[in-house]
Amino acid sequence: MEKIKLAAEIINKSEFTVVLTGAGVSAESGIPTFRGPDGLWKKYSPHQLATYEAFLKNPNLVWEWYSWRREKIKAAEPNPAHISIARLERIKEKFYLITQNIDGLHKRAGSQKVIEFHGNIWKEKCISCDFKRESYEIYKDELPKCPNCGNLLRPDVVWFGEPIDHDILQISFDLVEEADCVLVVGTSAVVYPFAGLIEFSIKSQKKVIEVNLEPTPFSDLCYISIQGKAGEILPQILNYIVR
Ligand code: BJW
Ligand code: ZN
Repeated sequence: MEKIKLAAEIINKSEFTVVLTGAGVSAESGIPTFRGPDGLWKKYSPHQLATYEAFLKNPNLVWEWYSWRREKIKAAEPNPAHISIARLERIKEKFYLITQNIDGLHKRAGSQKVIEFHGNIWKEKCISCDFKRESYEIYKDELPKCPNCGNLLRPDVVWFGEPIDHDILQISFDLVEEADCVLVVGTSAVVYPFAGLIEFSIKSQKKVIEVNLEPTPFSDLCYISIQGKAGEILPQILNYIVR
């Protein structure tokens, strides 16, 4: 309780709040995380599926995984964690959200100042040319092909070994540099360069508040680390936020 009040006090005093989120924020919407006990899909780890090599080797398997996730995401609703973050944006004059999640649930909850660091599951791009499109299809047998060149389309997301879009990376580091308070929610904080945003925030003495079910590599270094469910902790923090 004391930690929750203290976190709210810091956010109240903050002139520029940046929120960083990961899969844990969507867990209470029924979207499985990557590394938790339910985090595996058909016994594959994200490293076996979320790479371009895996896609080239077995595009059917990788598209099956994304189609399965599209179905889950379509059926899901934003939870109190997403809603609290959207409310915070409306209260704080200077605010930004940077999410690793590709599910779009933050936007569906009403967040507008959002950077989707690892892309979006409803976007696809050609593996050969510049073609991109939005799509809500669930692919079962036939995989999507590029209308320009006939090559395979892939999810427009960032896989292991792939660079983050240059502008997104630059803007994200600029935002945390400008922030005085960084709220980190529901990420295992092991995937770089996103985890570098947390590392940078700690090294540059920002007030870093972490909310996670479990400790992360940064928990001991944060200004406040709160252990619990994001969908329960964030609404409690919001109760103390001054409009
Ligand atoms: C709750 C909760 C509840 C649960 N409430 N909490 C430096 C050091 C070492 C390695 C590297 C390094 N720099 C780069 C690397 C390599 C690699 C990397 O980081 N590897 C590490 C894993 C070792 N990084 C990359 O390859 C990146 N690219 C890159 O570096 O490019 C360089 C380059 C430059 C120039 C040319 C070419 C290359 C890209 C990383 C892309 C990651 N992609 C994925 C898939 C995205 C698409 C998709 O979703 O399908 O991103 S992998 C997966 O991990 C996904 C996630 O966004 C990401 C992070 O996971 P997240 O969100 O933290 O989820 P979990 O499951 O790990 O954790 C959930 C947390 O929630 C847990 O802590 C729970 O406790 C908690 N929780 N319920 C609160 N209710
Ligand atoms: Zn093409």
